Amino acid sequence: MKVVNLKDVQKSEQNVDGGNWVSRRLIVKDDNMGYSVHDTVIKAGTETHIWYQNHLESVYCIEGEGEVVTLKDNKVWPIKKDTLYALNENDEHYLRAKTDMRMVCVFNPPIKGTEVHDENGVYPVAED
Ligand code: 9YT
Repeated sequence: MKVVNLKDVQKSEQNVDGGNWVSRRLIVKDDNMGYSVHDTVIKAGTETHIWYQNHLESVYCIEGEGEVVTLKDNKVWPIKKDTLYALNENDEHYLRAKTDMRMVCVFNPPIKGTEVHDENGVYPVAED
């Protein structure tokens, strides 16, 4: 059994500032759960290019509003509190935050917990 408190994660290296977002990695690869869980705040007024080619991600918005634009079809997906989007096809997208957006993110496979996006909006696969 493991209990994780946000305040403790915020004081650790699992608190990562990506510029447009701050991500608190609550559960990471070393926890051996098969996924990682993050509490992420996307900053108001930002647009972030993201393309997780190595990961599937579900993102549940619990505060705020914004939109996702999927690049393959230019579709705009409004996202607000109580809405989940799933990048089930490794979808390349822009994430635009109208207000601060607080997101609970689940990654498969899990990330190590200290990653920031590379220039293509990608995380590498965490090796053993
Ligand atoms: C929603 C999203 O993908 N934001 C970028 C940061 C990422 N979720 C993370 O590392 O927690």
